Amino acid sequence: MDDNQNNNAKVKKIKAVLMILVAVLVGGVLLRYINRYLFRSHASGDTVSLALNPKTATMPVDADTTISLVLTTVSSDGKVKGISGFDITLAKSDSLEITSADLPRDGTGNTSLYSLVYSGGNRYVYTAKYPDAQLPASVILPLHVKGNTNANATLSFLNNTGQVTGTTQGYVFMVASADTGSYTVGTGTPPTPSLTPAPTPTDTPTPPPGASPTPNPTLPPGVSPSPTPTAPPGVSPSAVPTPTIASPTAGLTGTPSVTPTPGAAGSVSLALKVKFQGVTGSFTPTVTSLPVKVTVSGGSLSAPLTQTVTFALGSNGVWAADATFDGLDTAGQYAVLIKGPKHLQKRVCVAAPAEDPAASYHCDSGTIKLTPGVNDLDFSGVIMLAGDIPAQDGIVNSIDASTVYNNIGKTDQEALDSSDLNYDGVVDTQDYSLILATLGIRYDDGAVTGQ
Ligand SMILES: [Ca+2]
Ligand SMILES: [Ca+2]
Repeated sequence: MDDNQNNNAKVKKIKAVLMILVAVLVGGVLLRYINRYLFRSHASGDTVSLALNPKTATMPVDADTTISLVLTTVSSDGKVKGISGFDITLAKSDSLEITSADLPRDGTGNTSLYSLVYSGGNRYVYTAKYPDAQLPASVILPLHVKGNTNANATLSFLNNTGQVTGTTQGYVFMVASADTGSYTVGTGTPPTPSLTPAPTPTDTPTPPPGASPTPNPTLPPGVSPSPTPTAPPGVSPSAVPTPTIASPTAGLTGTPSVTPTPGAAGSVSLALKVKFQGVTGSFTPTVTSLPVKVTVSGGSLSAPLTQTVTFALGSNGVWAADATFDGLDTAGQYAVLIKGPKHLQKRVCVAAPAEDPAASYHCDSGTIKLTPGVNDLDFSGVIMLAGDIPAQDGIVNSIDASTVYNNIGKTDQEALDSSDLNYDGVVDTQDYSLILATLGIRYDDGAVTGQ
């Protein structure tokens, strides 16, 4: 009897230990998955180096000195990996003051590529203004600094990190290297940084601490001196366009909910299920219905059919709705496009899509067969990315990002309507993280071009 009890106790103990082990393992894998794919997405091995030019220099007290941040992507497959946005925060000595930043530019000096989303507290957030093909693999952000006292000073990337987004779906480059600049404030002439980034960042020897100031700063090897960069005429780095907060679109916009008529001739009902980014089922969203644009394209349609349908919240963050479309040729094959009220449009080509990693699903030709009556379309295996906030224009850009950023900390209805991307009742850094993750994708999937 005692032996049995002992054995039972041992078995229970072993079971408990096993359950804890499994829980730890599952939790670890989940965290790793989220970190790797949701915010870092495709693990293709492309990286970015965060460099300072010059990395060492001597500057007179109170002299305007330009030190450039040089962000250079390092491709794993030889293809150019353009930069669609970046979010950099600097750490610096008290003896060094950053007075302003010029517009970011590419290696040819083109300053029209990026617009400022936010600057303040030594943080700089810019997003691209142009289509991906034109985006450079290296971006230079000239900073004006001055040393305010005779002292050695350092400048570095906060915690050796920065967020640099790429042009492919949701890609955030892993930081491969981050410079720490070492500067001597005292006598000397300010350095004149080059506007051309070094293609391969190399370590510049750092003088030993306490080295005597050299009268002329040395530039990194291979970099020829060039005139000090000046901001384009009339352009002030602080001339940030004030984002306008779009007026909220309360509830459903005019379209009445559709009553499905299963089996009606020429009428098909779509029983749709979708998931929205950030709405995980782990908390109760502040809304339980959302107006969503549903588009059917393909078959023998000469133009896609679109209607706004009210989706209702179910369990585990899955939203469901029925949409009825008339006049569809049921012999055809279709794609269904979904656009949420704060989301990029997603085109889906099969009835029950899945994706791994998250946000990677993409398709070109619809193969969904629709029959008269109810058609189950479970799209909850792919995520609807948030980011195109009202008033929607089909692109996630600096306007969307700056609006969300400026609403951080707010809980008033106007702020929530535009910027609470995960519908948890507050605009916070989670919402901002969601929009940064979507910056790399930027455009509606399957704009209205038929298929
Ligand atoms: Ca937008
Ligand atoms: Ca939120």
